[in-house]
Amino acid sequence: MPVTAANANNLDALWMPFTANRAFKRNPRMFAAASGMYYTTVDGRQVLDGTAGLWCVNAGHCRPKIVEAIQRQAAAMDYATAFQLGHPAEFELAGRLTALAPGDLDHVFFANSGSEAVDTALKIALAYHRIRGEGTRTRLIGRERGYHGVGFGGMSVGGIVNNRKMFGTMLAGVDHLPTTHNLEKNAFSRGQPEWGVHLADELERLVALHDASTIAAVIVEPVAGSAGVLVPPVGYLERLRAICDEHQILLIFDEVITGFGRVGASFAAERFGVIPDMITCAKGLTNGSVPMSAVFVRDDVYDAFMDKSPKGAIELFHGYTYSGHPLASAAALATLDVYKEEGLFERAHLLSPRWEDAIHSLKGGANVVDIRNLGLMAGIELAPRQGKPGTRGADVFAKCFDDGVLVRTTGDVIALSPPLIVEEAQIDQIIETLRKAIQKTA
Ligand code: PXG
Ligand code: PLP
Repeated sequence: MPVTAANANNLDALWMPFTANRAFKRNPRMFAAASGMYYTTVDGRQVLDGTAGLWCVNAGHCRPKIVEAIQRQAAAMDYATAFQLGHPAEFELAGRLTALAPGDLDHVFFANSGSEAVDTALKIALAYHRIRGEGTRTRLIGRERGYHGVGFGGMSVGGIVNNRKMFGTMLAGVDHLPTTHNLEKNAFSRGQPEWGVHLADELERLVALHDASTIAAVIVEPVAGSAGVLVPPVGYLERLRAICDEHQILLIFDEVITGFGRVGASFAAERFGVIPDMITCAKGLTNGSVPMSAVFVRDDVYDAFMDKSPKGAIELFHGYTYSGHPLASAAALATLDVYKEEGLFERAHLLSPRWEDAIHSLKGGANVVDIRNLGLMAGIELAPRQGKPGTRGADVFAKCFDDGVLVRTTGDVIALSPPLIVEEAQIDQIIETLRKAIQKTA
């Protein structure tokens, strides 16, 4: 029997992730189906998806080509042992992905979630320096307001306090760059803000403080997603790259959100013309259909492991039971076909000026203190209610949901990331629904 609002009465058994469980269970909102740009709720209402699920369904929901690929693979081979054995689809996928990625990011390691990809990349960074004989490089540097998943590694380099404070001592030796978010200087920037390149120089300060010989890697989201769409200042990522090069620090771009067309290019690395040493990705890799993530690795990093490990030895003692899972590989291959056949990355790029104009038309709305955008992502920051942070955002979410549009809120920031197939009329529907909701929650 399908779960409906009426029969989903044992809500207590499930401990929901990143959810106010008690509030949800008093007023459950549930989806039963999805197709293209729309979800259908358990009571049969259509809801326009303004968030691509959770930043992942970039080609829209239940695309037949992807559905069929998963069905075919499930019937042909459910699982293949991941260690010391393989299956053709994961190799084909790695080849397709490395062809898509910019620069010499020519090698791919598979995991199952963004969190696992991040922890994998951090471990590769530590092992890389050690295998080169620089084992003192154990320090990892993240950034305030960064989100890198929920593993102990990702949480440690992450910079959102609520995700960290309850969990005690995390990885030792981690430090953080300052956020580039600044309402006074950058509010209502269109695309990349002009102010803030100097904030990359804070990395020089950390190098002076800790010494480069203790630093393994810097990890940043090229555009911060979870913290509410923070676009890098002009020149900032380039400066980070230059400082990392100077001190032989690896640069990791966490592209779990920005990968696969979200910023109007394959990856933000391509969009900004800055090639990191590793890219982590997930979400759009399989269009959200089957869990899968990946770490792209540059040639010289991969080669260090292959050249310096003893003959016949395992070069990296790391992996997941489900690395390169057949269903996920099949889903990812079909997803890449859809992206390519429909030119969705290019479509996102071409639509982005229209998106930018639409989103910035909300300027002047009640309590709107900032609007930020890049590609087909946007953040709208509302001033919090006195003493009740987050409640205004929550009310906007609820009003939009009741009016048939799914938006995402983190605190009082509304984040938007529609599937890249979004039509102009649907952009208008998202904006007008939001405009009303923002007015209503004034
Ligand atoms: N890095 C980045 C940059 C992410 O955005 C992760 C790592 C972790 O991925 P997994 O697959 O382990 O969740 C993410 C995930 C939000 C939100 O509200 C964003 C994410 C997850 C949940 C909520 O913006 N991003
Ligand atoms: N815990 C136990 C007891 C296991 O046997 C395994 C894998 O074999 C794991 C954790 C790790 O699981 P995964 O490889 O799916 O990350």
